[in-house]
Amino acid sequence: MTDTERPITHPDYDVVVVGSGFAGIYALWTARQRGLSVRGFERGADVGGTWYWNAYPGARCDVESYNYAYFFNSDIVRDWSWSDACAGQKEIQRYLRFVAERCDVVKDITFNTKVLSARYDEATGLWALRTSADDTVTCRYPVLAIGALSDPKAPDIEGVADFKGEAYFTSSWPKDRVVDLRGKRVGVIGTGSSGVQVIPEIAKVASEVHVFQRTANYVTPTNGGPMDAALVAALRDDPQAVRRAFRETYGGHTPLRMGDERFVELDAAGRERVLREAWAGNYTALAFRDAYLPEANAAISDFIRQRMHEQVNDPWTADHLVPWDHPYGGKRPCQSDVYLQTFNLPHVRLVSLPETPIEKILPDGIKTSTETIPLDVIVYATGFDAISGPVFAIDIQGMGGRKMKDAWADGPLNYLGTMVHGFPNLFLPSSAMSPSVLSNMATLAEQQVDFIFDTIEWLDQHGRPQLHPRADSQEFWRKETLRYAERRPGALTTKSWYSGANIPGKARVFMVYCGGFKRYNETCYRELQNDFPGYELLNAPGRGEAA
Ligand code: NA7
Repeated sequence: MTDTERPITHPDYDVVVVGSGFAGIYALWTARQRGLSVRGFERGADVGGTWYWNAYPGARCDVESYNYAYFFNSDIVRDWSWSDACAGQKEIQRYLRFVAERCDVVKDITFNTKVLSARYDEATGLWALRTSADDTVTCRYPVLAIGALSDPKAPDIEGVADFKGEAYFTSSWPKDRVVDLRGKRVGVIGTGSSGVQVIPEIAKVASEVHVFQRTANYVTPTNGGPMDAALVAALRDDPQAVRRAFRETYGGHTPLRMGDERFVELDAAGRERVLREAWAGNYTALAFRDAYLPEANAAISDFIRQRMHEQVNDPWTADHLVPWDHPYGGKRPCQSDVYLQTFNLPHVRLVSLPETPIEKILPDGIKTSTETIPLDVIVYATGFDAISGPVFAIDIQGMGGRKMKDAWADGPLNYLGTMVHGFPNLFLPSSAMSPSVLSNMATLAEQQVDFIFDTIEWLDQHGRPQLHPRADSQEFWRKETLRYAERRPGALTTKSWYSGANIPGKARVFMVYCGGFKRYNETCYRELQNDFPGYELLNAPGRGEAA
Protein backbone atom coordinates (compact mmCIF):
# COMPACT_ATOMS: atom_id res chain seq x y z
CA MET A 1 0.00 0.00 0.00
CA THR A 2 1.52 3.37 -0.96
CA ASP A 3 1.45 6.34 1.35
CA THR A 4 -1.30 8.03 -0.67
CA GLU A 5 -3.55 4.94 -0.46
CA ARG A 6 -3.23 4.58 3.32
CA PRO A 7 -6.36 5.52 5.31
CA ILE A 8 -6.25 9.09 6.59
CA THR A 9 -6.71 9.32 10.33
CA HIS A 10 -6.32 12.99 11.14
CA PRO A 11 -5.70 16.31 9.41
CA ASP A 12 -2.20 17.76 9.74
CA TYR A 13 -3.65 21.17 8.96
CA ASP A 14 -7.03 22.77 8.57
CA VAL A 15 -5.94 24.30 5.28
CA VAL A 16 -3.24 23.59 2.72
CA VAL A 17 -2.61 26.36 0.21
CA VAL A 18 -0.89 25.45 -3.04
CA GLY A 19 0.77 28.37 -4.82
CA SER A 20 2.02 31.73 -3.57
CA GLY A 21 0.85 34.27 -6.09
CA PHE A 22 -1.80 36.89 -5.34
CA ALA A 23 -4.41 34.34 -4.19
CA GLY A 24 -2.00 32.06 -2.33
CA ILE A 25 -0.40 34.76 -0.18
CA TYR A 26 -3.77 36.21 0.77
CA ALA A 27 -5.16 32.72 1.49
CA LEU A 28 -2.30 31.94 3.89
CA TRP A 29 -2.80 35.22 5.71
CA THR A 30 -6.58 34.82 5.85
CA ALA A 31 -6.32 31.28 7.22
CA ARG A 32 -4.12 32.54 10.07
CA GLN A 33 -6.37 35.51 10.76
CA ARG A 34 -9.30 33.14 11.15
CA GLY A 35 -7.46 30.89 13.58
CA LEU A 36 -6.92 27.99 11.18
CA SER A 37 -3.75 25.96 10.96
CA VAL A 38 -2.23 26.26 7.51
CA ARG A 39 0.69 25.10 5.35
CA GLY A 40 1.67 26.42 1.93
CA PHE A 41 3.53 24.76 -0.92
CA GLU A 42 5.20 26.60 -3.78
CA ARG A 43 7.08 25.01 -6.67
CA GLY A 44 9.19 28.16 -7.19
CA ALA A 45 12.05 29.31 -4.98
CA ASP A 46 10.18 32.45 -3.94
CA VAL A 47 6.68 33.88 -3.80
CA GLY A 48 5.05 35.50 -6.83
CA GLY A 49 3.53 32.75 -8.97
CA THR A 50 3.11 34.17 -12.47
CA TRP A 51 5.29 37.10 -11.45
CA TYR A 52 8.04 34.81 -10.27
CA TRP A 53 8.23 32.65 -13.39
CA ASN A 54 7.65 35.10 -16.27
CA ALA A 55 10.89 36.98 -15.71
CA TYR A 56 11.63 37.71 -19.38
CA PRO A 57 12.90 41.17 -20.42
CA GLY A 58 10.01 43.56 -20.89
CA ALA A 59 7.50 41.57 -18.78
CA ARG A 60 5.01 44.07 -17.47
CA CYS A 61 1.44 44.12 -16.24
CA ASP A 62 -1.10 45.72 -18.57
CA VAL A 63 -3.50 46.47 -15.72
CA GLU A 64 -2.49 49.60 -13.84
CA SER A 65 -0.58 48.85 -10.65
CA TYR A 66 -2.84 51.01 -8.48
CA ASN A 67 -5.60 48.55 -9.44
CA TYR A 68 -3.49 45.40 -9.66
CA ALA A 69 -2.64 45.28 -5.97
CA TYR A 70 -4.03 44.17 -2.63
CA PHE A 71 -6.45 46.36 -0.73
CA PHE A 72 -7.23 44.14 2.27
CA ASN A 73 -4.75 45.98 4.48
CA SER A 74 -4.74 49.76 4.46
CA ASP A 75 -1.19 50.01 5.87
CA ILE A 76 0.15 47.93 3.01
CA VAL A 77 -1.61 50.21 0.52
CA ARG A 78 -0.05 53.25 2.18
CA ASP A 79 3.43 51.78 2.63
CA TRP A 80 4.05 50.66 -0.96
CA SER A 81 4.78 52.99 -3.86
CA TRP A 82 4.77 51.91 -7.48
CA SER A 83 7.42 53.41 -9.75
CA ASP A 84 5.23 53.23 -12.87
CA ALA A 85 1.51 53.20 -13.57
CA CYS A 86 1.99 49.72 -15.11
CA ALA A 87 4.68 47.98 -13.11
CA GLY A 88 7.22 45.55 -14.51
CA GLN A 89 7.64 41.92 -13.46
CA LYS A 90 10.52 42.49 -11.05
CA GLU A 91 8.66 45.20 -9.18
CA ILE A 92 5.46 43.15 -8.91
CA GLN A 93 7.43 40.16 -7.63
CA ARG A 94 9.15 42.44 -5.07
CA TYR A 95 5.74 43.75 -4.05
CA LEU A 96 4.38 40.24 -3.49
CA ARG A 97 7.47 39.40 -1.40
CA PHE A 98 6.92 42.62 0.59
CA VAL A 99 3.28 41.69 1.27
CA ALA A 100 4.17 38.09 2.18
CA GLU A 101 6.78 39.37 4.66
CA ARG A 102 4.44 41.98 6.12
CA CYS A 103 1.80 39.27 6.57
CA ASP A 104 4.45 36.96 8.02
CA VAL A 105 3.40 34.05 5.83
CA VAL A 106 6.80 33.27 4.24
CA LYS A 107 7.55 30.93 7.14
CA ASP A 108 4.39 28.96 6.34
CA ILE A 109 5.50 28.11 2.79
CA THR A 110 7.59 25.14 1.72
CA PHE A 111 9.36 26.35 -1.44
CA ASN A 112 10.73 24.34 -4.37
CA THR A 113 8.03 21.76 -3.73
CA LYS A 114 5.31 20.73 -6.14
CA VAL A 115 2.03 19.22 -5.05
CA LEU A 116 1.65 16.19 -7.30
CA SER A 117 -1.67 14.75 -6.21
CA ALA A 118 -4.68 15.38 -3.98
CA ARG A 119 -6.89 12.52 -2.83
CA TYR A 120 -10.22 12.79 -1.02
CA ASP A 121 -10.89 10.24 1.70
CA GLU A 122 -14.61 9.49 1.96
CA ALA A 123 -14.36 7.86 5.38
CA THR A 124 -13.07 11.01 7.05
CA GLY A 125 -13.87 13.77 4.57
CA LEU A 126 -10.21 14.79 4.61
CA TRP A 127 -7.72 15.32 1.79
CA ALA A 128 -4.21 13.88 1.38
CA LEU A 129 -1.77 15.88 -0.73
CA ARG A 130 1.37 14.23 -2.02
CA THR A 131 4.37 16.47 -2.72
CA SER A 132 7.51 16.23 -4.83
CA ALA A 133 9.45 15.94 -1.54
CA ASP A 134 7.91 12.46 -1.26
CA ASP A 135 5.80 13.63 1.62
CA THR A 136 2.05 13.50 2.28
CA VAL A 137 0.14 16.17 4.19
CA THR A 138 -3.51 15.92 5.14
CA CYS A 139 -6.04 18.69 5.61
CA ARG A 140 -9.72 19.54 5.66
CA TYR A 141 -9.59 22.23 3.00
CA PRO A 142 -7.14 22.25 0.09
CA VAL A 143 -6.98 25.68 -1.58
CA LEU A 144 -5.33 25.27 -4.98
CA ALA A 145 -4.22 28.85 -5.71
CA ILE A 146 -2.30 27.63 -8.73
CA GLY A 147 -3.12 30.39 -11.19
CA ALA A 148 -4.73 30.41 -14.62
CA LEU A 149 -1.60 30.79 -16.75
CA SER A 150 0.96 28.67 -14.94
CA ASP A 151 1.17 25.53 -17.05
CA PRO A 152 3.38 26.38 -20.05
CA LYS A 153 2.36 24.94 -23.40
CA ALA A 154 5.03 22.67 -24.86
CA PRO A 155 5.81 23.85 -28.40
CA ASP A 156 4.26 21.26 -30.70
CA ILE A 157 7.01 21.62 -33.31
CA GLU A 158 9.22 18.86 -34.67
CA GLY A 159 12.88 19.01 -33.65
CA VAL A 160 12.63 21.24 -30.55
CA ALA A 161 15.00 18.95 -28.65
CA ASP A 162 17.51 18.91 -31.55
CA PHE A 163 18.39 22.61 -31.34
CA LYS A 164 22.00 23.00 -30.22
CA GLY A 165 21.91 26.75 -29.54
CA GLU A 166 20.38 28.45 -26.50
CA ALA A 167 16.63 28.02 -25.98
CA TYR A 168 14.47 30.01 -23.56
CA PHE A 169 10.82 30.06 -22.61
CA THR A 170 9.31 33.39 -21.62
CA SER A 171 7.26 31.44 -19.05
CA SER A 172 10.37 30.21 -17.20
CA TRP A 173 13.04 32.78 -18.04
CA PRO A 174 16.31 32.22 -16.10
CA LYS A 175 16.35 34.16 -12.84
CA ASP A 176 19.81 33.21 -11.61
CA ARG A 177 21.75 34.81 -14.47
CA VAL A 178 21.49 37.50 -17.11
CA VAL A 179 20.71 36.08 -20.54
CA ASP A 180 23.13 37.81 -22.87
CA LEU A 181 21.67 38.10 -26.37
CA ARG A 182 24.10 40.76 -27.57
CA GLY A 183 25.10 40.24 -31.18
CA LYS A 184 23.16 36.98 -31.48
CA ARG A 185 20.75 35.77 -34.14
CA VAL A 186 17.49 35.21 -32.28
CA GLY A 187 14.25 33.55 -33.40
CA VAL A 188 11.10 34.27 -31.38
CA ILE A 189 8.11 31.96 -31.76
CA GLY A 190 4.81 33.44 -30.58
CA THR A 191 3.26 36.89 -30.75
CA GLY A 192 0.85 36.97 -27.81
CA SER A 193 1.36 39.39 -24.89
CA SER A 194 4.68 37.76 -23.93
CA GLY A 195 6.08 37.86 -27.47
CA VAL A 196 4.91 41.44 -27.96
CA GLN A 197 6.71 42.50 -24.77
CA VAL A 198 9.94 40.53 -25.22
CA ILE A 199 10.57 41.17 -28.94
CA PRO A 200 11.41 44.92 -28.63
CA GLU A 201 13.79 44.14 -25.75
CA ILE A 202 15.58 41.44 -27.75
CA ALA A 203 15.77 43.76 -30.74
CA LYS A 204 17.74 46.27 -28.65
CA VAL A 205 20.73 43.91 -28.42
CA ALA A 206 20.47 41.06 -30.93
CA SER A 207 22.11 41.22 -34.36
CA GLU A 208 19.09 39.61 -36.05
CA VAL A 209 15.55 38.99 -34.82
CA HIS A 210 13.24 36.65 -36.73
CA VAL A 211 9.67 36.74 -35.42
CA PHE A 212 7.66 33.62 -36.23
CA GLN A 213 4.02 34.65 -36.18
CA ARG A 214 1.08 32.26 -36.51
CA THR A 215 -1.69 34.73 -35.66
CA ALA A 216 -1.45 38.51 -35.51
CA ASN A 217 -2.85 40.19 -32.41
CA TYR A 218 -4.28 43.61 -31.68
CA VAL A 219 -1.64 45.87 -30.16
CA THR A 220 -2.68 49.16 -28.58
CA PRO A 221 -0.66 51.67 -26.52
CA THR A 222 0.05 50.94 -22.85
CA ASN A 223 -1.18 52.91 -19.89
CA GLY A 224 2.34 53.14 -18.49
CA GLY A 225 4.08 56.28 -17.31
CA PRO A 226 4.23 58.27 -14.09
CA MET A 227 1.58 57.62 -11.46
CA ASP A 228 -1.16 60.20 -11.11
CA ALA A 229 -0.38 61.71 -7.68
CA ALA A 230 -3.98 62.76 -7.02
CA LEU A 231 -5.24 59.26 -7.77
CA VAL A 232 -2.64 57.67 -5.49
CA ALA A 233 -3.58 60.08 -2.70
CA ALA A 234 -7.26 59.20 -3.13
CA LEU A 235 -6.53 55.46 -3.01
CA ARG A 236 -4.42 55.84 0.13
CA ASP A 237 -6.97 58.04 1.83
CA ASP A 238 -9.50 55.24 2.31
CA PRO A 239 -8.29 51.90 0.89
CA GLN A 240 -11.25 50.00 2.32
CA ALA A 241 -13.70 52.23 0.47
CA VAL A 242 -11.70 51.57 -2.70
CA ARG A 243 -11.86 47.83 -2.02
CA ARG A 244 -15.63 47.95 -1.66
CA ALA A 245 -15.97 50.13 -4.75
CA PHE A 246 -13.93 47.71 -6.90
CA ARG A 247 -16.42 44.97 -6.14
CA GLU A 248 -19.23 47.13 -7.50
CA THR A 249 -17.67 47.37 -10.96
CA TYR A 250 -17.69 45.11 -14.01
CA GLY A 251 -13.94 44.45 -14.06
CA GLY A 252 -12.96 44.78 -10.39
CA HIS A 253 -10.98 48.01 -10.69
CA THR A 254 -11.35 51.78 -10.74
CA PRO A 255 -14.06 52.71 -13.24
CA LEU A 256 -12.59 52.67 -16.73
CA ARG A 257 -12.55 55.75 -18.87
CA MET A 258 -15.09 55.36 -21.66
CA GLY A 259 -16.79 57.47 -24.28
CA ASP A 260 -20.23 58.82 -23.47
CA GLU A 261 -21.73 58.75 -26.95
CA ARG A 262 -23.55 55.81 -28.49
CA PHE A 263 -22.36 54.20 -31.70
CA VAL A 264 -25.93 53.66 -32.92
CA GLU A 265 -26.74 57.37 -32.57
CA LEU A 266 -23.75 58.66 -34.56
CA ASP A 267 -23.17 59.06 -38.29
CA ALA A 268 -19.90 57.99 -39.94
CA ALA A 269 -18.15 61.30 -39.25
CA GLY A 270 -19.27 61.26 -35.62
CA ARG A 271 -18.00 57.73 -35.14
CA GLU A 272 -14.61 58.63 -36.61
CA ARG A 273 -14.39 61.70 -34.33
CA VAL A 274 -15.23 59.65 -31.24
CA LEU A 275 -12.73 56.95 -32.19
CA ARG A 276 -9.96 59.52 -32.72
CA GLU A 277 -10.69 61.14 -29.33
CA ALA A 278 -10.66 57.72 -27.70
CA TRP A 279 -7.37 56.79 -29.36
CA ALA A 280 -5.79 60.01 -28.07
CA GLY A 281 -7.13 59.25 -24.58
CA ASN A 282 -6.14 55.56 -24.79
CA TYR A 283 -9.64 54.13 -24.28
CA THR A 284 -10.39 53.00 -27.84
CA ALA A 285 -11.85 49.64 -26.77
CA LEU A 286 -14.53 51.57 -24.87
CA ALA A 287 -14.86 54.47 -27.30
CA PHE A 288 -18.66 54.17 -27.32
CA ARG A 289 -21.13 53.59 -24.49
CA ASP A 290 -22.47 50.68 -26.54
CA ALA A 291 -19.01 49.32 -27.50
CA TYR A 292 -20.28 45.81 -26.69
CA LEU A 293 -22.51 45.83 -29.81
CA PRO A 294 -21.01 43.74 -32.64
CA GLU A 295 -21.29 46.64 -35.11
CA ALA A 296 -19.55 49.03 -32.67
CA ASN A 297 -16.88 46.39 -32.00
CA ALA A 298 -16.35 46.00 -35.76
CA ALA A 299 -15.75 49.75 -36.11
CA ILE A 300 -13.35 49.73 -33.14
CA SER A 301 -11.49 46.73 -34.58
CA ASP A 302 -11.13 48.42 -37.97
CA PHE A 303 -9.95 51.65 -36.41
CA ILE A 304 -7.27 49.87 -34.36
CA ARG A 305 -6.14 47.93 -37.46
CA GLN A 306 -5.62 51.24 -39.31
CA ARG A 307 -3.65 52.74 -36.42
CA MET A 308 -1.49 49.61 -36.23
CA HIS A 309 -0.92 49.53 -39.97
CA GLU A 310 0.32 53.11 -40.17
CA GLN A 311 3.06 52.46 -37.58
CA VAL A 312 4.87 49.93 -39.78
CA ASN A 313 6.86 51.13 -42.82
CA ASP A 314 6.98 48.00 -44.95
CA PRO A 315 3.52 47.37 -46.49
CA TRP A 316 3.83 43.54 -46.49
CA THR A 317 4.94 43.49 -42.83
CA ALA A 318 2.19 45.95 -41.88
CA ASP A 319 -0.46 43.84 -43.63
CA HIS A 320 0.71 40.77 -41.75
CA LEU A 321 1.03 42.36 -38.31
CA VAL A 322 -2.58 43.47 -38.42
CA PRO A 323 -5.14 40.91 -37.20
CA TRP A 324 -7.76 40.37 -39.88
CA ASP A 325 -9.19 37.09 -38.63
CA HIS A 326 -10.87 38.08 -35.36
CA PRO A 327 -12.57 41.07 -33.77
CA TYR A 328 -10.94 43.12 -31.04
CA GLY A 329 -11.30 41.27 -27.71
CA GLY A 330 -11.89 37.85 -29.30
CA LYS A 331 -8.38 36.98 -28.14
CA ARG A 332 -6.47 38.62 -25.30
CA PRO A 333 -5.35 41.96 -26.88
CA CYS A 334 -1.76 43.05 -26.36
CA GLN A 335 -0.37 46.41 -25.31
CA SER A 336 2.91 48.00 -26.32
CA ASP A 337 4.17 51.44 -27.28
CA VAL A 338 7.14 50.05 -29.21
CA TYR A 339 6.29 46.61 -30.63
CA LEU A 340 5.06 47.62 -34.08
CA GLN A 341 7.84 50.15 -34.68
CA THR A 342 10.37 47.43 -33.83
CA PHE A 343 9.62 45.94 -37.26
CA ASN A 344 10.95 49.13 -38.86
CA LEU A 345 14.45 48.25 -37.64
CA PRO A 346 16.65 46.74 -40.36
CA HIS A 347 17.59 43.65 -38.32
CA VAL A 348 14.02 42.68 -37.34
CA ARG A 349 11.95 40.58 -39.67
CA LEU A 350 8.52 38.94 -39.60
CA VAL A 351 8.07 35.34 -40.75
CA SER A 352 4.38 34.71 -41.40
CA LEU A 353 3.68 31.07 -40.60
CA PRO A 354 0.33 30.70 -42.39
CA GLU A 355 2.24 31.25 -45.70
CA THR A 356 5.58 29.72 -44.73
CA PRO A 357 5.02 27.28 -41.85
CA ILE A 358 7.83 25.94 -39.70
CA GLU A 359 8.67 22.45 -40.94
CA LYS A 360 11.12 21.63 -38.20
CA ILE A 361 13.68 22.97 -35.81
CA LEU A 362 17.20 22.07 -36.86
CA PRO A 363 20.31 21.86 -34.65
CA ASP A 364 21.35 25.33 -35.90
CA GLY A 365 18.16 27.10 -36.89
CA ILE A 366 14.59 26.87 -38.09
CA LYS A 367 13.47 25.40 -41.41
CA THR A 368 10.29 26.84 -42.89
CA SER A 369 8.58 25.69 -46.08
CA THR A 370 10.74 28.10 -48.11
CA GLU A 371 14.05 28.65 -46.30
CA THR A 372 16.43 27.71 -43.51
CA ILE A 373 17.07 30.49 -41.00
CA PRO A 374 20.33 30.07 -39.04
CA LEU A 375 19.89 30.98 -35.36
CA ASP A 376 21.98 31.15 -32.17
CA VAL A 377 18.98 31.42 -29.85
CA ILE A 378 15.30 30.43 -29.95
CA VAL A 379 12.84 32.11 -27.59
CA TYR A 380 9.54 30.32 -27.14
CA ALA A 381 6.69 32.68 -26.26
CA THR A 382 4.19 29.96 -27.05
CA GLY A 383 1.74 30.46 -24.20
CA PHE A 384 0.02 28.20 -21.72
CA ASP A 385 -2.40 25.36 -21.28
CA ALA A 386 -4.65 27.97 -19.75
CA ILE A 387 -7.03 27.77 -16.80
CA SER A 388 -7.70 24.01 -16.70
CA GLY A 389 -4.06 23.05 -17.46
CA PRO A 390 -2.75 23.84 -13.94
CA VAL A 391 -5.63 21.84 -12.43
CA PHE A 392 -4.81 18.82 -14.59
CA ALA A 393 -1.14 19.13 -13.63
CA ILE A 394 -2.18 17.84 -10.18
CA ASP A 395 -3.64 14.33 -10.05
CA ILE A 396 -6.88 15.15 -8.20
CA GLN A 397 -9.16 12.33 -7.05
CA GLY A 398 -12.53 13.03 -5.47
CA MET A 399 -15.58 11.06 -4.32
CA GLY A 400 -15.86 7.49 -5.59
CA GLY A 401 -12.23 7.67 -6.78
CA ARG A 402 -13.27 9.94 -9.66
CA LYS A 403 -10.41 11.90 -11.20
CA MET A 404 -10.71 15.58 -12.06
CA LYS A 405 -9.37 14.73 -15.52
CA ASP A 406 -12.42 12.51 -16.09
CA ALA A 407 -14.88 14.93 -14.49
CA TRP A 408 -13.56 17.63 -16.84
CA ALA A 409 -12.96 15.44 -19.90
CA ASP A 410 -15.45 17.54 -21.90
CA GLY A 411 -14.15 20.81 -20.44
CA PRO A 412 -14.19 22.41 -16.99
CA LEU A 413 -17.40 22.29 -15.00
CA ASN A 414 -17.82 23.92 -11.62
CA TYR A 415 -20.09 26.20 -9.65
CA LEU A 416 -19.20 29.85 -9.15
CA GLY A 417 -15.70 29.21 -10.39
CA THR A 418 -14.44 27.78 -7.14
CA MET A 419 -15.84 24.28 -6.34
CA VAL A 420 -16.46 21.10 -8.33
CA HIS A 421 -19.23 18.53 -7.86
CA GLY A 422 -17.78 15.35 -6.35
CA PHE A 423 -14.72 17.12 -4.88
CA PRO A 424 -15.95 18.25 -1.44
CA ASN A 425 -14.17 21.05 0.39
CA LEU A 426 -11.63 21.46 -2.41
CA PHE A 427 -11.31 25.09 -3.51
CA LEU A 428 -9.98 26.30 -6.85
CA PRO A 429 -9.51 30.09 -6.88
CA SER A 430 -8.56 31.70 -10.24
CA SER A 431 -9.88 28.70 -12.12
CA ALA A 432 -12.47 28.24 -14.84
CA MET A 433 -15.88 29.95 -15.02
CA SER A 434 -14.85 32.86 -12.79
CA PRO A 435 -14.25 36.44 -14.06
CA SER A 436 -10.63 35.32 -14.10
CA VAL A 437 -8.44 36.86 -16.80
CA LEU A 438 -11.20 39.21 -17.95
CA SER A 439 -11.17 40.92 -14.56
CA ASN A 440 -8.56 42.44 -12.29
CA MET A 441 -6.92 39.25 -11.00
CA ALA A 442 -5.79 40.94 -7.78
CA THR A 443 -9.33 41.95 -6.85
CA LEU A 444 -10.55 38.52 -7.87
CA ALA A 445 -7.93 36.84 -5.67
CA GLU A 446 -9.17 38.79 -2.64
CA GLN A 447 -12.83 38.18 -3.45
CA GLN A 448 -12.44 34.45 -4.00
CA VAL A 449 -10.27 33.93 -0.94
CA ASP A 450 -12.77 35.90 1.17
CA PHE A 451 -15.63 33.80 -0.20
CA ILE A 452 -13.70 30.55 0.37
CA PHE A 453 -12.85 31.40 3.97
CA ASP A 454 -16.35 32.73 4.66
CA THR A 455 -17.55 29.34 3.39
CA ILE A 456 -15.09 27.50 5.66
CA GLU A 457 -16.23 29.61 8.60
CA TRP A 458 -19.86 28.73 7.82
CA LEU A 459 -18.92 25.02 7.68
CA ASP A 460 -17.12 25.26 11.01
CA GLN A 461 -20.14 26.96 12.55
CA HIS A 462 -22.41 24.18 11.21
CA GLY A 463 -20.48 21.18 12.59
CA ARG A 464 -18.05 20.93 9.69
CA PRO A 465 -20.08 19.02 7.14
CA GLN A 466 -18.57 18.42 3.72
CA LEU A 467 -19.75 20.74 0.99
CA HIS A 468 -19.78 20.40 -2.77
CA PRO A 469 -21.93 21.96 -5.49
CA ARG A 470 -24.89 20.05 -6.87
CA ALA A 471 -24.53 18.76 -10.43
CA ASP A 472 -27.49 20.89 -11.59
CA SER A 473 -25.85 24.02 -10.12
CA GLN A 474 -22.80 23.34 -12.26
CA GLU A 475 -25.03 22.95 -15.29
CA PHE A 476 -26.72 26.26 -14.47
CA TRP A 477 -23.31 27.95 -14.13
CA ARG A 478 -22.09 26.43 -17.40
CA LYS A 479 -25.13 27.92 -19.16
CA GLU A 480 -24.65 31.28 -17.43
CA THR A 481 -21.02 31.38 -18.56
CA LEU A 482 -22.05 30.54 -22.12
CA ARG A 483 -24.90 33.07 -22.07
CA TYR A 484 -22.55 35.93 -21.21
CA ALA A 485 -19.86 34.68 -23.60
CA GLU A 486 -22.39 34.81 -26.44
CA ARG A 487 -22.76 38.55 -25.82
CA ARG A 488 -19.02 39.20 -26.08
CA PRO A 489 -18.02 39.86 -29.70
CA GLY A 490 -15.72 37.13 -31.00
CA ALA A 491 -15.68 35.13 -27.75
CA LEU A 492 -17.13 31.97 -29.26
CA THR A 493 -15.90 32.42 -32.83
CA THR A 494 -12.21 33.15 -32.24
CA LYS A 495 -9.62 30.43 -31.71
CA SER A 496 -8.08 31.45 -28.39
CA TRP A 497 -6.79 30.07 -25.13
CA TYR A 498 -9.96 31.42 -23.45
CA SER A 499 -11.66 28.37 -24.96
CA GLY A 500 -8.78 25.89 -25.09
CA ALA A 501 -8.24 26.27 -28.86
CA ASN A 502 -4.45 26.72 -28.52
CA ILE A 503 -3.98 23.16 -27.25
CA PRO A 504 -4.50 20.36 -29.79
CA GLY A 505 -7.15 17.93 -28.55
CA LYS A 506 -8.26 20.12 -25.63
CA ALA A 507 -12.03 20.33 -25.06
CA ARG A 508 -13.40 23.59 -26.48
CA VAL A 509 -15.27 25.38 -23.71
CA PHE A 510 -15.25 29.12 -23.11
CA MET A 511 -13.67 29.21 -19.64
CA VAL A 512 -14.18 32.76 -18.45
CA TYR A 513 -17.33 34.17 -16.83
CA CYS A 514 -18.12 37.44 -18.64
CA GLY A 515 -21.08 38.50 -16.50
CA GLY A 516 -18.88 40.96 -14.61
CA PHE A 517 -17.27 41.07 -11.25
CA LYS A 518 -20.19 42.70 -9.40
CA ARG A 519 -22.70 40.10 -10.54
CA TYR A 520 -20.25 37.31 -9.79
CA ASN A 521 -19.57 38.55 -6.26
CA GLU A 522 -23.28 39.00 -5.55
CA THR A 523 -24.07 35.49 -6.81
CA CYS A 524 -21.40 33.98 -4.55
CA TYR A 525 -22.62 35.80 -1.47
CA ARG A 526 -26.29 35.03 -2.21
CA GLU A 527 -25.34 31.37 -1.75
CA LEU A 528 -23.67 32.05 1.57
CA GLN A 529 -26.51 34.23 2.84
CA ASN A 530 -29.06 31.51 1.97
CA ASP A 531 -27.11 28.60 3.48
CA PHE A 532 -25.79 27.29 0.17
CA PRO A 533 -28.91 26.18 -1.71
CA GLY A 534 -26.83 25.32 -4.80
CA TYR A 535 -24.64 22.90 -2.84
CA GLU A 536 -25.00 19.52 -1.22
CA LEU A 537 -23.90 18.97 2.37
CA LEU A 538 -22.38 15.65 3.40
CA ASN A 539 -21.56 14.52 6.88
CA ALA A 540 -18.11 13.13 7.45
CA PRO A 541 -17.82 10.86 10.50
CA GLY A 542 -14.53 10.04 12.21
CA ARG A 543 -12.81 13.36 11.64
CA GLY A 544 -9.83 14.05 13.87
CA GLU A 545 -8.54 17.38 15.07
CA ALA A 546 -5.93 19.34 13.15
CA ALA A 547 -2.44 19.32 14.65
P1 NA7 B 1 -0.44 33.51 -25.77
O1 NA7 B 1 -1.23 34.74 -25.73
O2 NA7 B 1 -1.15 32.21 -25.73
O3 NA7 B 1 0.50 33.58 -27.05
C1 NA7 B 1 1.20 32.45 -27.51
C2 NA7 B 1 1.69 32.72 -28.89
O4 NA7 B 1 2.44 31.61 -29.34
C3 NA7 B 1 0.57 32.93 -29.89
O5 NA7 B 1 0.98 33.91 -30.79
C4 NA7 B 1 0.49 31.56 -30.56
O6 NA7 B 1 -0.08 31.59 -31.83
C5 NA7 B 1 1.93 31.20 -30.61
N1 NA7 B 1 2.18 29.76 -30.75
C6 NA7 B 1 1.84 28.78 -29.88
N2 NA7 B 1 2.26 27.59 -30.36
C7 NA7 B 1 2.86 27.84 -31.54
C8 NA7 B 1 3.48 27.03 -32.52
N3 NA7 B 1 3.58 25.72 -32.37
N4 NA7 B 1 3.96 27.62 -33.62
C9 NA7 B 1 3.87 28.95 -33.78
N5 NA7 B 1 3.30 29.77 -32.90
C10 NA7 B 1 2.80 29.22 -31.80
O7 NA7 B 1 0.61 33.47 -24.55
P2 NA7 B 1 1.43 34.68 -23.92
O8 NA7 B 1 2.42 34.08 -22.99
O9 NA7 B 1 1.93 35.59 -24.95
O10 NA7 B 1 0.36 35.48 -23.09
C11 NA7 B 1 -0.39 34.82 -22.08
C12 NA7 B 1 -1.13 35.81 -21.24
O11 NA7 B 1 -0.23 36.36 -20.31
C13 NA7 B 1 -1.64 37.01 -21.91
O12 NA7 B 1 -2.78 36.85 -22.61
C14 NA7 B 1 -1.84 37.96 -20.74
O13 NA7 B 1 -3.00 37.62 -20.04
C15 NA7 B 1 -0.66 37.67 -19.95
P3 NA7 B 1 -1.69 31.41 -32.02
O14 NA7 B 1 -2.29 32.70 -31.57
O15 NA7 B 1 -2.08 30.24 -31.14
O16 NA7 B 1 -1.87 31.14 -33.44
